[in-house]
Amino acid sequence: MSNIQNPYARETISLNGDWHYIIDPYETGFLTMFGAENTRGYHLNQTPSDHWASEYNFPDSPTLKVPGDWNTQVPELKWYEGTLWYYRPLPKIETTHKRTFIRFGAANYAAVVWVNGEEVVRHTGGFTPFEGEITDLLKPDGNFLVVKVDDQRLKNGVPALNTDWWNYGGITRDVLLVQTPTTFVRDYVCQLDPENNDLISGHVTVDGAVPGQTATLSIKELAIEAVITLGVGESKFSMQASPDRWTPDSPRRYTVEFRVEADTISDQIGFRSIKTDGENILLNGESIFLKGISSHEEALTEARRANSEADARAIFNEAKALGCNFVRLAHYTHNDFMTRVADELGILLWCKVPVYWGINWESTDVLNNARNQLTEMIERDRNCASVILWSVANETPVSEARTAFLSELVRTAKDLDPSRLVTAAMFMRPEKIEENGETIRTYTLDDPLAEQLDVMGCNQYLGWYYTKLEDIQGSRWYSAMNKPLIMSEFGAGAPKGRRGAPTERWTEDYQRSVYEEQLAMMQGIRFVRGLSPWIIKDFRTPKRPLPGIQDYFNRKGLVSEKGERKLAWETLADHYKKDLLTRDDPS
Ligand code: GCB
Repeated sequence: MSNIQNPYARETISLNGDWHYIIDPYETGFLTMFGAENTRGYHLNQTPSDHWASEYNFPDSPTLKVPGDWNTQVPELKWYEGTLWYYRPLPKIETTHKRTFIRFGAANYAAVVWVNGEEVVRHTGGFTPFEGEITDLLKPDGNFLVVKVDDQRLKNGVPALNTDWWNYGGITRDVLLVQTPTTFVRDYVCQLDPENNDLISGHVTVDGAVPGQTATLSIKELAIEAVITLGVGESKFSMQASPDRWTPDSPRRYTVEFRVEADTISDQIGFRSIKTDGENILLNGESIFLKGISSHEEALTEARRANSEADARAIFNEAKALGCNFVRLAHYTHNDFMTRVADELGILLWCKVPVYWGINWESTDVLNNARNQLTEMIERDRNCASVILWSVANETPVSEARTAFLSELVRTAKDLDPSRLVTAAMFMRPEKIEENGETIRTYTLDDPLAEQLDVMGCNQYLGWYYTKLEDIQGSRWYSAMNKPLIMSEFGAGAPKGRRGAPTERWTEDYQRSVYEEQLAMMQGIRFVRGLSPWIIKDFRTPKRPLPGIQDYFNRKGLVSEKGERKLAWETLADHYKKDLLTRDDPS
């Protein structure tokens, strides 16, 4: 069963605020001394005065802010990876004629939730929402919530052990109590029909409906008022309509309302089409160049997880200032505000799951986990006009097992959402050839995964990891796929304020040189239809220890971790002032 669609538009009680916590690296509160799950664990919220053998006490323990990563709130948690318990009393909740659900925007990585000592939900995956119904567990007063979050990295996790980002732990997104009538609209999809753009179509799922009952869909500004007869599960609808198209320049949205019995849910939905035609990406039938930037889910001016609407606006406003119409949300699903604010501001998005580098491609459990994270992401955001690309992977090594695994994810994405494009960031195959006594560097896009994608992504660090600055020009790029390519990463590292010659590594000047050479080279690649350089801001990562330069930050940001712009920022902004659909002498 899918999560409740558009929960913020419902009657909600925010549980954000100060929650008590206990650090528990040995899982003393969860396991017995012999390793079984303990029925008398911390979820019961006892104190030494309730039970003679209790050695913990939530109400006397310190507090953390929810939402928030734990690493940046308390010095002793900066490097912590493991189990941490959260506790808070629940406010008084009016329950007459209402159902109550608890909804977590995300908790990294594995979470178990109890209300009044009863388990409500277990969830795996650090970046997608989950919820559970607590209607029958609530008492008139004195309710409490206990959550165990474990952010240990796992060989069989998604992502697995190795990532170039900070493993921010904890309840990193909003926690809401969502209240609904007994019968309510659980989920809906309402989009321009990908097969026939003269139709708006989709489906609705009503929780508690009797087959044959009806729901109503209305879009007043389009004079639509339709009665949908409900069946079991998803009930389809389709109707003639010609809405103004949503575009980055004019992100028009319509108020779409579903009603059933006492329940009404209202959304703001933009209508647009997205397709490919050979090497072109067509937005509403017109060829578009994606002027983009990549972003982690870190606040623009602070080194912590982003989690609010204000954080989303800050990131997108900086992207807009650069001249972007596109942002690649790396390397996992970002919070709800990102897609909602992008809808409002007219930013096109690449959204992805954390299938990154070395995943256990052989395991069915790992595939199921990845598929579940993909499903939760798509179900959350498939009404967002901003989202045009679902990405199933980043930089994964070519093998039969990996391609079979990723093909399953492509299929899942297409099944759940036939209206959007599927992509992945891949590697290219480098070669050197001799021509008239000269060495030419060639790069070929021939990863077999590309055959299943609508749009190819390629991450390449010419001028940084694998070739020198002077080797960028003259590179030749080949693809026989007849598909558009987004150069999904390129860049160079430089701490803000470190200056030097244009050829001196780790300076802002060198970073600018790499941008100049790369941007010029890419103008000569026929099938490039988008760029999302790495990355909007410097971000925390344990993989970058170089003292005085990195200090555990990846320094490829166009702005520092405090939001100060570097020289390459202007270079990209100038480039984005050009019409990039006009290619230079394309090969
Ligand atoms: C990549 C990865 C990204 C890294 C980046 C880098 O290819 O996709 O996660 O942070 O390179 O800076 O090396």
